[in-house]
Amino acid sequence: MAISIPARPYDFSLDPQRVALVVIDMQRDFIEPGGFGAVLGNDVSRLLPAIPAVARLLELFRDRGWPVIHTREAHRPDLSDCPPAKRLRGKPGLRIGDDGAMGRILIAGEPGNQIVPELAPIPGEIEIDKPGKGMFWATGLHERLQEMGIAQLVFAGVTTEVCVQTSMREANDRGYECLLIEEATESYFPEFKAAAIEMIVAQGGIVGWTAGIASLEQALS
Ligand code: C5J
Repeated sequence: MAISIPARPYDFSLDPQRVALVVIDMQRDFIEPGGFGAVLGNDVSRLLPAIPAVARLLELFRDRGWPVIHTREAHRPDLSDCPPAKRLRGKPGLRIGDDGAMGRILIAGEPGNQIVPELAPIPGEIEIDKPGKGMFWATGLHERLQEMGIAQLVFAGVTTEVCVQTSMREANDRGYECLLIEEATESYFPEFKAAAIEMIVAQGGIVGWTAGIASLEQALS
């Protein structure tokens, strides 16, 4: 039976049989000093408040045995999946693939590419390495979700207006109903987080829904 979650722009009707949690890129590269986020000049401490909120979401989904997907923005060690247009963008201190404080920047398997320990995946959860900002590009994830019968995605992770919003838009176009949990996402730019949330819920939920984590917890209790 569907569970009604108070949300914007209107209540989200959650189907326990068809929902999955997607945690976007909660990896050391973005959250800890010395990673990709920091070499781009960002204050990475701004992302820290998302960690306890994502932990609460993981607990909600794990307690119910509902599917959980973790993504990492990650490139192959030979960079064959990193277009020069991405690698050469901007003037960062270090580029994707260079040696950094946590190993090679944004490369699969390197220490910096691991999900922060507080949110580490557990056996049975899906882990996706994605070369793009969106979670469907070159990952095969849509086919896996279709096989699982998933029709709704609850979103968390970083950063709100880059990989989270891109993934949410990709999911919306593929027919998933998407709910973003506001405390479980952060940006290096608070004003961009706020703007992304407004863009998602505008025009009757043109990209999806957003809700506070307490609303979800209370509705599921
Ligand atoms: C960025 C991401 N910001 N995970 N990646 O480059 O949002």
